[in-house]
Amino acid sequence: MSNRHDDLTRLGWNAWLEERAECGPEDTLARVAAVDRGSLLVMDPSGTFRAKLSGRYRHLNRLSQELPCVGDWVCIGKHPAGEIGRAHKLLERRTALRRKSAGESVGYQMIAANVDCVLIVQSCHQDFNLKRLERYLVMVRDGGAEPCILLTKTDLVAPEVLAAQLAEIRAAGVTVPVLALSNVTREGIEGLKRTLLPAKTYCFVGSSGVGKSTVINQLLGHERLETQDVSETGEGMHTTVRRELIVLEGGALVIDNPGMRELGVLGAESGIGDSFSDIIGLASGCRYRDCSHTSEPGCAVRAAVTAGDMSQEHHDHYIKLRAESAFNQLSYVEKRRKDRDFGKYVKSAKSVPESE
Ligand SMILES: Nc1nc2c(ncn2[C@@H]2O[C@H](COP(=O)(O)OP(=O)(O)O)[C@@H](O)[C@H]2O)c(=O)[nH]1
Ligand SMILES: [Mg+2]
Ligand SMILES: [Zn+2]
Repeated sequence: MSNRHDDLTRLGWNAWLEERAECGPEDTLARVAAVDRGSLLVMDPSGTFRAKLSGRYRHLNRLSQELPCVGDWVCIGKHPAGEIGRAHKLLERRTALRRKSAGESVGYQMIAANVDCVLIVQSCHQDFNLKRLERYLVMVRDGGAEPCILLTKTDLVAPEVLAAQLAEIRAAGVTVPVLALSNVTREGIEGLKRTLLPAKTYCFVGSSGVGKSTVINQLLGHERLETQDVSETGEGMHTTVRRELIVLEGGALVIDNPGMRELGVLGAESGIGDSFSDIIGLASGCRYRDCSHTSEPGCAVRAAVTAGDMSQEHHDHYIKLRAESAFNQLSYVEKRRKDRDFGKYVKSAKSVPESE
């Protein structure tokens, strides 16, 4: 690598990027640390500063995946002191963590770029779900990064529960590294620290409330990221955190992420669990395994509403969202059939009074 780029290696610059880098001699190479609407927070060896996308770049690149996201490398034109930098080029991404855009479009949405390893975080208390884990694994591999599984909140479960989850992961043929830790007892934190290598980029993904921000704060040694308040169940409520690339003392680069809903795949046991972990938790006490929490006898969720332990509003919201996501998951053909059947129903209902 040329001297110009030596200092950049601390920020994740590498030979792969070097080979493809095409910035002007006057340009500054910088890494995107955060994106706030049109404004970028970028880092280069001199520090962190603000930049804007050039109008020309915006004009020529209209797809969401063409816009810089956290982890991207950009070329920034020289700017007079005190003025905001202009990012006018996005460098090719070595890896991409992304999800498909909603709807029929062929596009996708970027979550993070140039990530070496994605830590898929699940809490071994109430959040553990092998199917969801597998979906994340597919997403990570699809983008070319290495996956690693991180189970949190080990303080809230018996050792046998954790052992069973590990066994379930291995029984499914998943061979990626699995780490387990507690942010409360700090057991496992040192082990995680040791796996995070300097100048490598790690992205934390997983449902909201599993402890991603808390882990990163632990690694930093101070409360930099906003975490959720603890509720009586120990699961915490919803907080959104913007994605941000942070340099740890040991030199590793980490990216926090808001909840799973951001990742799409809004399905029965995926996105909905984000804000409704209380309901998911109570559901194990329902009489029927597939209880819909609407009319079944022995429903622990409705019992909680009746007892005043859960608001009716929260329950209604869950039922409504679940119905929507069930509908969204139907294939196009199924949807059309449903619409047609509904149309027939409306017709026949109308035709009744006419024939009388
Ligand atoms: N008991 C326990 N609670 C934890 C642990 N890690 C995080 N929490 C709590 O879980 C809640 C959500 O944590 P947060 O880091 O905001 O989750 P995030 O949404 O994944 O970033 C907070 O109330 C944390 O204090 C843990 O290891 N054990
Ligand atoms: Mg968080
Ligand atoms: Zn129920």
